[in-house]
Amino acid sequence: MKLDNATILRLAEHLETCELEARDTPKITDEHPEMDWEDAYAIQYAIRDRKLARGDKVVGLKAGLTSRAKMKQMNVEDPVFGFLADSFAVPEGGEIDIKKLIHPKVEPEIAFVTKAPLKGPGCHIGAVLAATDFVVPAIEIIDSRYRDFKFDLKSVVADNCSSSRFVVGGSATPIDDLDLRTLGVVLEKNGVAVAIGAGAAVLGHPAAAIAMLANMLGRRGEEIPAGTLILSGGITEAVAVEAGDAVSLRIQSLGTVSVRFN
Ligand code: OOG
Ligand code: MG
Repeated sequence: MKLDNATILRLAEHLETCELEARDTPKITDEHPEMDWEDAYAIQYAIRDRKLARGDKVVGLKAGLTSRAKMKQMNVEDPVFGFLADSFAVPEGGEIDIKKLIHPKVEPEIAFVTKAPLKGPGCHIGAVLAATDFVVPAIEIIDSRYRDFKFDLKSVVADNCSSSRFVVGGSATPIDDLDLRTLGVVLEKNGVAVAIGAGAAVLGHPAAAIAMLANMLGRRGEEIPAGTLILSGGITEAVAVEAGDAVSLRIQSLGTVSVRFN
């Protein structure tokens, strides 16, 4: 670690305040270029502690930057992970007040729900498939606190990987008869298909993102408990939204999930 505890706590407070007040900020590595990976995750975990102390619950996890399309869009090379709080959840078909966000974008994702714990190192796709209770279509709404979505990987990890809101819907589908790689994915904005892909865009198989997450957590001595909701990462580039937009995600065999912005 390169930053002292007081600095970690100060940066966590700063980033979380930007989130809660819908204000942007320059990326924190401008001020702290020496920051390392441990510092970045320590800031994210300090944000999590602030939310828990306020009575929020952690309801899930997310993997991010798991597709080529996302890595290219954000100009970074490695996947990352973050947490999902209950206050991020939006009901299927619900409305999001855009004034509470900075510059939101939507991502089409496959969400997993586990029925057994997953623990790395050595977690692999087979273990993830065996531990999966069901999958559901999910729209993740990301809203980087960094000005113009300009960041490096450490800054985005500290900012809980731009997590803002998420919506799950469609039908909870067991995966026994599904090939998650070839599931077609269509993201529509105001009735127009704006991003199209298939499950394999995420690391060749979306379950690989969950295995990667279990292995990253395993290095920290943590596991993914049974019953965890996990977003496996945007399948296409993220799409910017504004007030008045209606967004729907259709995933083959999994159904549709929708959300509106006003
Ligand atoms: C980082 C979060 C990326 C995903 O699914 O790839 C992410 C960002 O692009 O702001 O959630
Ligand atoms: Mg995402």
